[in-house]
Parts: sequence; structure tokens; C-alpha cells
Amino acid sequence: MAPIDQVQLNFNPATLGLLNAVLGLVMFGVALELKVDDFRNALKTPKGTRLGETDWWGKAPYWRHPSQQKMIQVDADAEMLGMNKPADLAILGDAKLFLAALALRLEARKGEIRSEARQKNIARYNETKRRDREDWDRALADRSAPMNPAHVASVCRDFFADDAIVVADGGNTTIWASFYHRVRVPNTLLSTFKFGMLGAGVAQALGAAVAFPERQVVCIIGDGAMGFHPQEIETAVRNKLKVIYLVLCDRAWGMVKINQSFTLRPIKTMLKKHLDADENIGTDLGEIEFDKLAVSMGAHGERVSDPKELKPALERCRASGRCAVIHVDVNPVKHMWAPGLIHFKDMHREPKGK
Ligand SMILES: Cc1ncc(C[n+]2csc(CCOP(=O)(O)OP(=O)(O)O)c2C)c(N)n1
Ligand SMILES: [Mg+2]
Repeated sequence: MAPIDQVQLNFNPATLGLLNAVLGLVMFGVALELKVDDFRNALKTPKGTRLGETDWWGKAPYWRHPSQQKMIQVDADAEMLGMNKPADLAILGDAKLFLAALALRLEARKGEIRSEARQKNIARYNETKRRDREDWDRALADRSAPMNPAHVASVCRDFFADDAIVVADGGNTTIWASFYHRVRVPNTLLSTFKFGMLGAGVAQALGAAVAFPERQVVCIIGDGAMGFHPQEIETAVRNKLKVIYLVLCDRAWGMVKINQSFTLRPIKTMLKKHLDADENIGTDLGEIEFDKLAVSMGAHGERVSDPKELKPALERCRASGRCAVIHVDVNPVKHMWAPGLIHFKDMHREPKGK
């Protein structure tokens, strides 16, 4: 770990006003050390997240090379400082308070910031976002069975209350869930975004249900991932935890299968969308009837293939008043082609970036 400067901020939310003033003073000291460009870069750093797999570990080319970009890291946990990427300035403190203090300092130096160029950039990003969203939403017009996996998170978003806790687990399943779920209330999405260890979601959902007994917990999970700890359905039944699991069944390690297909035969994969049955190696799974498995443990079970059946199945799950599992048959080829796949593949082209 590269040596880092460290500024320790002590804060107590009860005396926020006083602390803001103290922070203002501390930040004034920091401001003396940093140029406005550094502040701009600070605003580019991810806030409220930890640098991990889904931030491309802070590596080029998505991030500027370290020689071109100063890294300012703010974390309430000292152990995280400089953990995944060396920080030029490491600040031990609460990100929200830090940003409030930073905003105060920046306000005073507004004239030095070329906000026009930045606003242009933001407009460009928003336009790209809008176009991408339009593309992704087209998948929702696909009403064929077995269903396009886009429907699952989308129907759940409509069905469950805004404060329902959603857990995403599995390879492509997590990508599909991330693109079609909308977070409307803070701290309502759980997953393993930093390491992607399959199977954790089954019990994350149980933990969430224990922590928030008055809220609905729903877990969208791949068939491979569900195979890691299916016995936790019995834990849910025994502890009267009314988690609803939707298991996306493509009968494959879908994310591995698409990557493997590209590696083995990229042109055929592009043209035909999938390889022939005997061409992939060890990426197919047999069928597990997750609805029946759930029933065998005392939970409610449903099986759905047609997108129009999804909502009624969710209604029956809720009405059952206990843990429920929906075996969702998804089109295995469409499931392999998760949105943003190309970026996800880029991310794994290690160790290209620095
Ligand atoms: C514990 C663990 N083992 C292996 C992997 C590697 N891995 C990443 S995605 C994936 C396939 C996941 O299959 P499934 O849960 O069925 O989800 P799908 O991609 O089919 O949606 C695997 C094996 C992992 N992330 N975690
Ligand atoms: Mg699968």
C-alpha cells in the first residue's frame, strides 16, 4: 500500500452544526493544499461506495491513469483507506459530512470552476443514459415464453412497495436485476457487488427479513446460485420469514457460458447467438424444480414461464403468508445476452488497466 496522508475527522451527528464548522476549518486546511482541479477530481470519485469489481477497481481506461488523476478517498473505516487503490489523500470520516464541508469550500470558489464544460458533459451522459434505457426497455415488449429475463425485476418493481428489500444473486441474473430494478428508497438493494460470490443472497435475504420484519424481502437469484444453499428455505420456513425467492432458471451457469462461448468461437457466438449443445464445456446444468424443492421444505411454490403469469404468481406467494419460491423459466439464449455485456467483459480483461 502506498504511503498516504491521513486527516482524522471526529464527528458526532448530535452536534452537526458545530462539527460542520470544525470540518469547514479542517477542509480549509485541506483546501490550502489542493488546487481546484483536485476538488473536481474529488467530485469524480465514487461516493458512498467502495472501489471494487463493479467500479473497475478504479483502473484505466475507465478511470484516468493515476498520473493524471488525484485520488481522494473518504471512508469511515480506516482499514478501507488505500485498500484497493492507493489514495493521494485519505480522509477518515463520514462521506456525507465531508461532502457538505467540501461544498462549502467549493461555493466560495465557484468562479474558478468551469461549470459550462461540466454541464455539457452531464448533458451528454444523460442523453446516452436515455438512449440506453430506451434500448433496454424494448425487451419488455417481448412477451414470449419462456420469458425474457427483463420482466422479472420489472414486474417485481411494480408489484412490491418502494421500501421492499431486493436481493440480487447470480451471474447474469444480477445484471438483469440491476438493469430492470429501480431503487426508490435508500438502502433497499443488497448484493455482493464487490466480489460476486454466488449463493450469498439466499441468506442475505433472511438477514434482511429478520432486520426489517415489517418489510417485504424479495430475492432474485440464478439457478446456479440457488443451488449453493437451498436448505436455507427450510430456515426461512422454520423462522417464519416470508421471503419470496424468484429463481431464474436457464439451466446453466449463464454468465460463464456466454464468456466461454466467446472465448471458444467468437464469430459463431456473434452470428448464431449461441454454440451447439456439444460445444460448451461444463457450463450446462440439469433441471432442478425449485418450486417443488420449496414445497418439500414447507414453503409455497410456483412455476412460471409466461411473463403474464408472473404477477398472479407473486400475488399467490404473498397470500400464502410464508416463504415462497417461484421457479421462473427464462429463455436461456436471451438470458446469456445480458445488458451491458460488452462492458462487463471489458472489466474482466485484467490486468490491462492500472
Ligand atoms: C462462489 C462462486 N463460485 C463461482 C463463481 C463464478 N461465477 C460467476 S457467474 C457464474 C454463473 C452463475 O450462474 P447462475 O447463478 O445460474 O446465474 P446466471 O449467470 O445463469 O444468471 C459463476 C459460476 C462465483 N462468482 N462465485
Ligand atoms: Mg443460471
